[in-house]
Amino acid sequence: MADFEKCSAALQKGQAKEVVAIVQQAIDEGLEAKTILEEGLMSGMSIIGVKFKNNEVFVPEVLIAARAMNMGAALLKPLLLEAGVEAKGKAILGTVKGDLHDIGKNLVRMMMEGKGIEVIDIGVDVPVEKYIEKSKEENAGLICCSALLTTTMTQMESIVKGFTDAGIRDDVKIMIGGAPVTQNYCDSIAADIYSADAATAAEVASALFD
Ligand code: B1M
Repeated sequence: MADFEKCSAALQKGQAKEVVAIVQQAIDEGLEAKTILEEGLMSGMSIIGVKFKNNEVFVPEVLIAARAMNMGAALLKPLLLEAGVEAKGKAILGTVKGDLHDIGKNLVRMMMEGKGIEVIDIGVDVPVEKYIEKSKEENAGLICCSALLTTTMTQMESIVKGFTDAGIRDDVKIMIGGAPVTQNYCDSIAADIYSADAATAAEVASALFD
């Protein structure tokens, strides 16, 4: 049986091959993608987070762990996709300007795609103007912004203001999320939706398009 503790330990050491092998084994055993994600991958990444904070590991270790996490999560993507489902709506998704964290964003994308939503991923370090430009170009009803730093989450307020100034605020819903973001912050900047995790983000987006 797939050993999630071993997977978590391998992820922390950045042993991508080992992580991929255990994730594949868990898939082959028919375990749910959400369980594999939470118990095999995210558990390891949260330990790395604590160690990073305590200066027990540094940026290179975190980067190789993140790479292992992304490789494991990529295997789960097909499981999250509902075969043959037509896109029920379109979302623009990016990590805000000044912020390079993309693991959470990628999970949001996978989960949303799993709900049959077409996601235009505009990457990391995305300036306000690009959210606006892409939203017009793609005629997307949902703008999703991720931020992991307390110094970059303030960009979300600029995004809301940017859409208002461009005269298209009422045409879109703005969803925000990421570790430092809260419902209170969402309310204070007049964004539309706060989601604490990728699964909730996908559920809420799906309900919105329904
Ligand atoms: Co960074 N980093 N990092 N980092 N990093 C944090 C965020 C930090 C909390 C670490 C710490 O001190 N404990 C800290 C932020 C402190 C703060 O602002 N208060 C921090 C720092 C300080 C930094 C640097 C400044 C470090 C430095 O250089 N001195 C630097 C900044 C670079 C930059 O962005 N400009 C930096 C760099 C990096 C790496 C490049 C090394 C790497 C990123 C690699 C990558 O993403 N490709 C990295 C990592 C990996 C982390 C930690 C360890 C893990 C983040 C992660 O991927 N978590 C992180 C510590 C931690 O979070 N415990 C840390 C797993 C991921 C699944 O969770 O992204 O929260 P998360 O996503 C969740 C939810 O938040 C939610 O869904 C996901 C779960 O379902 N969610 C959304 C996310 N986006 C959403 C959007 C939504 C809805 C939900 O709707 C649109």
